[in-house]
Amino acid sequence: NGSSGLKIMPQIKFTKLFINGLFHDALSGKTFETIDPRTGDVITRVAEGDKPDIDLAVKAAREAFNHGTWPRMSGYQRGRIMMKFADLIEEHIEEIATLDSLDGGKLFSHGKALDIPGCAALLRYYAGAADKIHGETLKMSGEFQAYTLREPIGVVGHIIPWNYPSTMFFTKVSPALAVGCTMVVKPAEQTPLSALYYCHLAKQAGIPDGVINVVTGFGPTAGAALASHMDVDAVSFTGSTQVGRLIMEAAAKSNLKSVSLELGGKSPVLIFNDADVDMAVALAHRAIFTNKGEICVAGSRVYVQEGIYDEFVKKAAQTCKNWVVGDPFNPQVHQGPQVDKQQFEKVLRYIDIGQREGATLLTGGKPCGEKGYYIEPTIFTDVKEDMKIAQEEIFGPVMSLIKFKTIEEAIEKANSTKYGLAAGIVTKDINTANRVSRSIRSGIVWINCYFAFDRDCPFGGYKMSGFGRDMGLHALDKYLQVKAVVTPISGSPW
Ligand code: TXE
Repeated sequence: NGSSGLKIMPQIKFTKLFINGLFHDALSGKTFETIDPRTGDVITRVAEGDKPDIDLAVKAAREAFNHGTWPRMSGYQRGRIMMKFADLIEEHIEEIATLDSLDGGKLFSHGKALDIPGCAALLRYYAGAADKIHGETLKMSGEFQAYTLREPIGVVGHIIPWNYPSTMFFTKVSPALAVGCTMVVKPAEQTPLSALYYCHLAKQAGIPDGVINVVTGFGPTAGAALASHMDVDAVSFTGSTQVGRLIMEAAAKSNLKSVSLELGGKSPVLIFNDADVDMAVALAHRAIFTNKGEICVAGSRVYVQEGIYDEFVKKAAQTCKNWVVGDPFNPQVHQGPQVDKQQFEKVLRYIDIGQREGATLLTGGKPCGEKGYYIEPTIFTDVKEDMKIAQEEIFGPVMSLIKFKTIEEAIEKANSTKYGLAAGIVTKDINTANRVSRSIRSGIVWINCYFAFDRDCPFGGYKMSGFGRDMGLHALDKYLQVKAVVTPISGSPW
């Protein structure tokens, strides 16, 4: 597993709910353990919010929305405060990256170089948008004209997962802040620590009390209370398709709040005969094994055209041999532990199912290390479309390799799951790339690259991967209402 690069356990400063600008115990006084997936040991206990705490947080957010300064100040002013928030994040990158690695088993080097600086960049991107939110002027038929106002939707509930605790937090919070919404965030119970840290920085940056509230706790209690709250105007969720369905149901049964869902995936990577095999192997490897496969857009189904299939299989197995699994604080390590025992067991269960379904285990397949939730990078060959491992989201370091003959077959197979989040294409032929990218039903298609994300690039699902777009200027729409204001051009007709 490699030795740890973490010499001293950091002091965990923030473990309580953040409501109306103050850290509070849960009303019930309850707490829950957050676990270090490297060892299974308890890191600390965190306040366990439930419905009464969500009620308090929503009340604070409502007050800040209806009477507070945040929605009423100019976009420019909001942007300046958000810029300050971003600066504060940059001053604490190592501390925050440490929290996410401890809590979620994520590579510290990635957190430090990519995730946490990326959060500051997300805030700055949306800070820049805050004073550029415009409506339209319309010439109506008859003697009327209208203009549209794009107004903040109100109180927003963000329910977020554990695989990118910081990136998810700012993907949701930044555009909502920019437009002038107030909000309640329910972080995942596996990774509550960085969200609470951000509350402290938000306050320091000058974000008024009640604008960002964070209630840590479990999904069926705190999360469900937020989704079904009568005074929440919109809920933005990232997580499993199964819970996405519950969120929509809760919205429908309560106040018909607006819903956006970014859900699971089973993303295909299509590799054509003309590809550079070494490059394709490296791309496909990173597409599934980055962040231990705990990425909604992970390239979990790899389709390789028959002309290069055998060479690809050999090289893909070899690449796994050089991939180091171990302590995420160790800079030599490529892959840390799965986030918790439940996910660890889920992945191992799928590896077992794959073998029983008749797929061939090419490499990996076992846990590694004496303790903690580590799993070897695993590749299956001889995978058939109807196998569970080709249809269901495993959310772990497991690649399914499938051979194809024609471009038509590749398209058909790529589209043959209920998901539609992402896809990759590896080819030198522009016609193949164009045709396939237009035929695939997914929210993003990467040609000769993978995971090329940017805050300016919209991101979201087709089919049962959800709806609504995060990132880019599209994300602002989730948090805005459009109001039409109509006047007669001259005098009242009545
Ligand atoms: O997700 P959940 P889990 C997929 C992935 C993973 C599986 C299960 O396949 O193996 O989901 O992971 C909150 N009402 N993804 O169980 O439960 C929960 O507290 C309201 C893909 O951790 O969907 C957490 O904050 N909220 C995904 C958030 O929902 C509820 C990332 C996500 O947890 C709730 C994570 C309820 N009834 C998992 N139940 C992606 N798209 O990236 C739970 N929650």
